[in-house]
Amino acid sequence: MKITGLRTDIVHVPLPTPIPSSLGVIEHAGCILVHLETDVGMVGEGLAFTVNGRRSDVLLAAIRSYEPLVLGSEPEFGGGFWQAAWNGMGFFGHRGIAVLGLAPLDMAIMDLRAKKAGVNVARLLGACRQSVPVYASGGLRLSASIDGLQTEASAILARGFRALKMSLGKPSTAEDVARVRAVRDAVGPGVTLMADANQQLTAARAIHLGRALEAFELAWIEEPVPYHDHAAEAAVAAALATPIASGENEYTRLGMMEMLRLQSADILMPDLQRMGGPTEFMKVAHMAEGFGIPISSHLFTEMSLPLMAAIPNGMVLEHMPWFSPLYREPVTLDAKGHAIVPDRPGWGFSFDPDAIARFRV
Ligand code: SMN
Ligand code: MG
Repeated sequence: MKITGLRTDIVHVPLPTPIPSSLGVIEHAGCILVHLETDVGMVGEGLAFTVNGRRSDVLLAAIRSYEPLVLGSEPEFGGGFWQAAWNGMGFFGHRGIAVLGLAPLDMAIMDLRAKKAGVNVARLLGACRQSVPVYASGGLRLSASIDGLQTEASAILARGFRALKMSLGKPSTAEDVARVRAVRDAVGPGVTLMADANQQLTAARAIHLGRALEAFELAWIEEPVPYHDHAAEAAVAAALATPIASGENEYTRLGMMEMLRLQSADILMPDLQRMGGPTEFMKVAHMAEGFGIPISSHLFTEMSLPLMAAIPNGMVLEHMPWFSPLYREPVTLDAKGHAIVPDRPGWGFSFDPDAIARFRV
């Protein structure tokens, strides 16, 4: 099987409600869908994401820049494709747009490899399990009132989730404590609760807040300080009993290796796109395993699910529903509130042509 064509669609998927974040107000997921066509008619799918579609022209150019490497190649040699792309990236640096553009191609190649083998990506890689713990993300924002937080948390549990994440970072520690207490009271002690500070704190404030939150048994405090300050993260992680999770904004094994060396996170959160695709995601997960560090995936729920099923240190999958309207198949939960790895070949989730037509720009 040889790859014969690269087709792209640019789509804007509106979020259910605009989300104020450290990246500005997120109104829609701007996605570039990548379809790799082959000489046997099989198509591999991947996707790249930019907030609100910002600079999607630059992202598209980055994706297209790999076209000469990908056309004519065999999906079984995806490792070689990735290596050639990595080697050619040196002048731009192994981060930023060059990595973001590589990711959807590597995703589509992995999809093809599994489809050709007739198995799900999880089985192709050597599955560890058939379902993966998952947490509900994207809700419980700073804009919600205390009552609103409690109502929303109960609604999330009613949908079958047994883990959920809230935002942190109100101007006062007392407010943050009251909000975490309210959510913990609403969900009870048996539910896994995480909190994301989205880089809004200093190390000193994070340590102060983290200690004040200890009684609420958070599974983690996420991105307490600016993402690139791994020394400050390490100081916070060393000071707190509550685990620190971070890494969603770092790139490839180089960024992750730095975090592992500095012990800046107790839980590593590689983002499938910022890893440059599943090939590097798996390497990073195995590297973290060597350090005794668990993985929680970031965004890209549908594609991260089979990968998380294939790593022994896959702690919990982020369920962010932003890309779900693009897919034919929903992510489904079992009775334990775990995400079920589909038996379907490839990623097991495929783009819905009607959705593409609806969201195309
Ligand atoms: C997040 C990710 C991407 C955009 C906004 C917010 C958040 C998360 O940090 O962890 O999902
Ligand atoms: Mg986060």
